[in-house]
Amino acid sequence: MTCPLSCYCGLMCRCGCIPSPLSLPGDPPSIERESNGSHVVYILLLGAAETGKSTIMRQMKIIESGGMSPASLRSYTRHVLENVFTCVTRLIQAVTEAAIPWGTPEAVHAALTLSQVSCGDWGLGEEGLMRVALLPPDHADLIRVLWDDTASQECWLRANEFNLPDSTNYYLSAADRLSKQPYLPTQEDVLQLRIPTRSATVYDFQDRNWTFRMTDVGGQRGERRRWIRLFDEINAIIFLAALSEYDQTWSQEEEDGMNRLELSLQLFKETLSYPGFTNSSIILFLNKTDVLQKKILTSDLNRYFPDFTGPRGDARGATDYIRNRFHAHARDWDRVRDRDFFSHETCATDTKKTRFVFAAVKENILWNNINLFMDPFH
Ligand SMILES: Nc1nc2c(ncn2[C@@H]2O[C@H](COP(=O)(O)OP(=O)(O)OP(=O)(O)O)[C@@H](O)[C@H]2O)c(=O)[nH]1
Ligand SMILES: [Mg+2]
Repeated sequence: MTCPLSCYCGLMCRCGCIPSPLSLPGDPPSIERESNGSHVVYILLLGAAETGKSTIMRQMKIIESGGMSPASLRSYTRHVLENVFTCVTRLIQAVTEAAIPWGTPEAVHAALTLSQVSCGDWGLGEEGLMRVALLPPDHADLIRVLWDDTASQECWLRANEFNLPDSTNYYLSAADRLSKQPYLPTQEDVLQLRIPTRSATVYDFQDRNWTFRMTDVGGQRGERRRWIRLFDEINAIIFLAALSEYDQTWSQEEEDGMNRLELSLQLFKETLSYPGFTNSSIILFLNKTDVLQKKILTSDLNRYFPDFTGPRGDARGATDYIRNRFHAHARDWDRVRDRDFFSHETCATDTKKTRFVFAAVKENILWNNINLFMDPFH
């Protein structure tokens, strides 16, 4: 059913819900003050699933707090091991599905043994609740044999066909370290985590006289219907798209089998069309530059986007093409024509680069909203 009010939710989730009456679409965002007198700047992270929104949120916490505490790192142990378990399971499934023969008898043995391991054996899932979560060293040895095998490497080169997690290489290469006790996750281990967001989370940080209030939401189809409730009073949208998703497809159940980059382009267009964002800054993060850089050497963009006529294997040419596709939507849209629209190429797992980009983004947002923030009568 389409929305009876033709509001944004009709475009986004076709659920027929009614936008919050707190402000009407088109009203300029107002400015709130915290009890300490600082202005609140509302930032919303949007984008399809797995584009890196929560990773950016984690980076902001690391950057703003000067790093994660040991207690906070420790709280991620279970998640890291769950991610390792998922990577191993999905890899074995993919090799089996693709009928790629294992290169050595040792790899056959490793695959067979690991496929019989349950998450409870690592102290994970409900069956492992009463145990300490850890990766047994003999399983780490098997993971090393498995990952070094030619079948795994062939599968990894075709990761887009099997939707293997981006962090597969990272976690499986690190199995030995992760199995050494006592294991304390590093910040990098935490930044590589894939934990789908199921509800909105908010993080506040201070800069001079401003409180930046950043909200992270889930990008999966079921989560997007909640976006509309968060759209009031937003000063800036940071929209994330993954540069590396051009050769990946969502499953039929998840997103009707759509190409992932096409879905991101469609969501971006719909985001720009929401009347309530007329006065918000829109900032595009073209994320996963590192993944693109490796992938483009073996996966031709032209195969998925035939109008790309640039050279093969060229990360710069591919990035420019993808950026132009997003910019075309921004240009088309009258309302953003007189707004400053920025895009940045990002690698959300890289703290140094994210710190640098975010310093620029904060200034962009403040300049873009200067009339609101500097109103002498407010
Ligand atoms: N290599 C690499 N991995 C990234 C980058 N950005 C995010 N990732 C990884 O991509 C995966 C998905 O990132 P998330 O931050 O969970 O994605 P999300 O947009 O929050 O996904 P939802 O919560 O489902 O909407 C995680 O494993 C991240 O570590 C990047 O720039 N480079
Ligand atoms: Mg998330």
